[in-house]
This record gives sequence, structure tokens and C-alpha cells, in this order.
Amino acid sequence: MLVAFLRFLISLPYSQSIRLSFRCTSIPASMGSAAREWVGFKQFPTATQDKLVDLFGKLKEQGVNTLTILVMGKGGVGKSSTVNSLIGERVMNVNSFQAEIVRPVMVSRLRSGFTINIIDTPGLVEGGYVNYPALELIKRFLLNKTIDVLLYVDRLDSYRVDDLDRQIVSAIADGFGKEIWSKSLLVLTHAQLCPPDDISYEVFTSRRSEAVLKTIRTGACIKKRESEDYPIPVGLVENSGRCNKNESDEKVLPNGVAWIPSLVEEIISIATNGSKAIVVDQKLIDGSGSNDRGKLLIPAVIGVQWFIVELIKRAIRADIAKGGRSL
Ligand SMILES: Nc1nc2c(ncn2[C@@H]2O[C@H](COP(=O)(O)OP(=O)(O)OP(=O)(O)O)[C@@H](O)[C@H]2O)c(=O)[nH]1
Ligand SMILES: *[C@@H]1O[C@H](CO)[C@@H](O)[C@H](O)[C@H]1NC(C)=O
Ligand SMILES: *[C@@H]1O[C@H](CO)[C@@H](O)[C@H](O)[C@H]1NC(C)=O
Ligand SMILES: *[C@@H]1O[C@H](CO)[C@@H](O)[C@H](O)[C@H]1NC(C)=O
Ligand SMILES: [Mg+2]
Repeated sequence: MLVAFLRFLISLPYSQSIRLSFRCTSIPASMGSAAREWVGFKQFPTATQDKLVDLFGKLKEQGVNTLTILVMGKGGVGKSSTVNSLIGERVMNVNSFQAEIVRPVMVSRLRSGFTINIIDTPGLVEGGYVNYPALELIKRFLLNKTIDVLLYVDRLDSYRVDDLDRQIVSAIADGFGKEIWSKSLLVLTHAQLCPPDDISYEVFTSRRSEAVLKTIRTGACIKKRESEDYPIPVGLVENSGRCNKNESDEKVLPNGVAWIPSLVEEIISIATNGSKAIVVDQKLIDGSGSNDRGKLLIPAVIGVQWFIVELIKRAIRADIAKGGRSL
């Protein structure tokens, strides 16, 4: 928490300048004129291309010619790799051992009149704390943009969820409004895994999905009724170049599903599914009353944390002193 707060202080003048440069550079991007031709599309196997052409065709029939996808999640879970997989180009740097990007990046691609925008973001948890400054940067970056779908990324090959996971979900709900979760898809990476001995792949994926979904429902205060009306779908992803392929050369998961077309289908069904897209305006960025109260609480929380840590340190020192005597 303290580290995150210090980072926030350091980032203040810096983010101000990003805001200015953002005014000059991203306006064309949001209007679509900066979108490049989608060359990566031709890298997909023909079977995948055919399915995608079909899906985008259906979108255009509905009068939708732009899709904006926001990607968020903890550090190192595979956000940038997923962006690269979906675009079919190596657009984002991927780093195994350290945080790669410090601010959001939007990748735009144009294919026969259809624009796909994917916004990659810095990890929302770094060094064991929720990265609130990163969340602020993301909010500012998204000003005047419309988000059709949120991909909330985590790893499939993780065995636990903890309170930090819940905190990230809450932070996203506070920052963008709880509604953003009704536009979300839970993406689980590293999907080509060997499950533990005693359970099948299907059972493992459904239990892991349910554990993360439960955390999302708790963190975003989604009521049971709401979660039944708008269940958050789950998409499995394997970004590794060693992903198995079937005879059509499509990347397939251990359950035989070709995951790229399947993920795009889920994304499109969320985008076109009744509930409104998330429009990020100044009001949202300035935050609701509850947000401001949250911000005022931050110094108090840090104070209390410091106090507790001091108490523990003292207790440990006392313990060591005692231990020394008894030896
Ligand atoms: N095996 C496997 N490795 C993956 C997968 N997705 C990502 N990785 C690896 O995980 C590491 C981190 O991936 P990134 O895509 O950089 O993760 P990120 O969430 O963008 O990380 P930050 O931007 O630092 O928050 C890299 O070494 C990737 O190659 C996956 O589905 N399977
Ligand atoms: C966002 O939209 C508002 C109202 O339409 C406008 O006043 C403002 O300049 C826009 N800001 C950016 C950064 O585009
Ligand atoms: C590859 O997998 C996809 C998705 O399961 C399927 O539609 C396709 O027919 C498969 N191709 C072959 C040759 O098995
Ligand atoms: C979209 O909405 C319909 C009903 O409105 C529902 O049956 C369907 O499951 C929804 N799809 C997703 C992906 O939420
Ligand atoms: Mg990244």
C-alpha cells in the first residue's frame, strides 16, 4: 500500500503530462483514422479466418463497425500476450520477469471497414499491492472512449484466490462503476495445463473459473439474482507458441476447442448483449462520492498499516530478546 502510494506521488506530475500529450495524440485514434490495416489477420489459419469473417460480418449486419476491448488484470498474468494472440501480431512487448508497460496502450486495426481496438494496461497488482496509480492512469487514458468489453485476465494454472483478488475487482468497480462487470469476460491464460492427478481438465477449469467468478461477485457486490441474469462468461486462452494445433492448424486447448475464434465469439456476444457499453466521461473520471471518500481514506489506511507493522516489529524484537535470554 505504502509503495503504491509513493509511486502515485511520484507519478503525479508525470501523469499530468501524459494527459496533455494524450489530448494531441489519441483523438485521431479514437476516431479510427489511426487504425492500421490488420495485417496480422492473414497470419491466422484459414479455418480461424473464415470463422472470424463470419463473426465480424454478423456484427456489421447489426450496424456495429467498431469494437473496443479493454484488457485488465494483475501483473504478469498474460494480458499483453493475449492482445498479441488476438491481433495476430507481436504488438505488445511481453516480459517474463518484470513489469513491461507503465501506461495503457491502444492497438487499433482495420479490416474491410471494421475496426478493432484493444487497450492493454499495466498490471493492477504489483509487488503485492493494488496499483491504484495505474488504475488512475487507465481511467484518464479512457476519457471519451467507449468500452464494449472488459477482458479480466488471470491465470488458469493458479490454485488459490485471495483477498487481493477481491480488492482488484472492487477497485475496478469503484473506478468504472459496477456495470463494467456486466460487460466483462473472465479470461484464463495458461490453459494448456496438466491438471492435478485426481481431477479431469474439465473439472479443474470449472472449479478454477468458479473460484475466480465468486471473487468477482463478492468484490463487485453482484447479487445472486444479477449474476444469474448476466452470468460472466469464461474464455480459456493459451498464448504459448507451443500450444497444440489440430489438423486445420488452429490452436486448440486440451478439450479440443479452437480458442481464438471461440474467444472472439464470446467477446462479440457480450458486446452485442443488451446492456449498454461503458462510456468513460469526465464525470466517471472525477469519481462518485464513494470514490472520493475512498481516496480520503487512503492516508488513514496507510497510517493504520504503519502502526500495525510497528507493533509487530516491536513484538518480534521483544520476542527475540526473550528468546536470547532463555537460550
Ligand atoms: N505458457 C504460457 N505462458 C504465457 C501465457 N500467457 C503469457 N505467458 C507468459 O507469461 C509471461 C508474462 O506475460 P505478459 O503477456 O507479459 O503478461 P502481462 O499480464 O502483460 O504482464 P504485465 O504487462 O507486466 O502486467 C510471459 O513470459 C509470457 O510469455 C500462456 O497462455 N501460456
Ligand atoms: C471529451 O469530451 C468532452 C465533451 O464532449 C470535451 O469537452 C473534451 O475536450 C474531450 N476531451 C478529450 C481529451 O477528448
Ligand atoms: C479444429 O478445431 C476446430 C474447433 O474445435 C474445429 O471447428 C475444426 O473442424 C478442427 N479441424 C480439424 C481438421 O479437426
Ligand atoms: C445474452 O443475453 C441473452 C438474453 O438476453 C442470454 O440468453 C445470453 O446468455 C447472453 N449471453 C451472454 C454471453 O451473456
Ligand atoms: Mg503487459
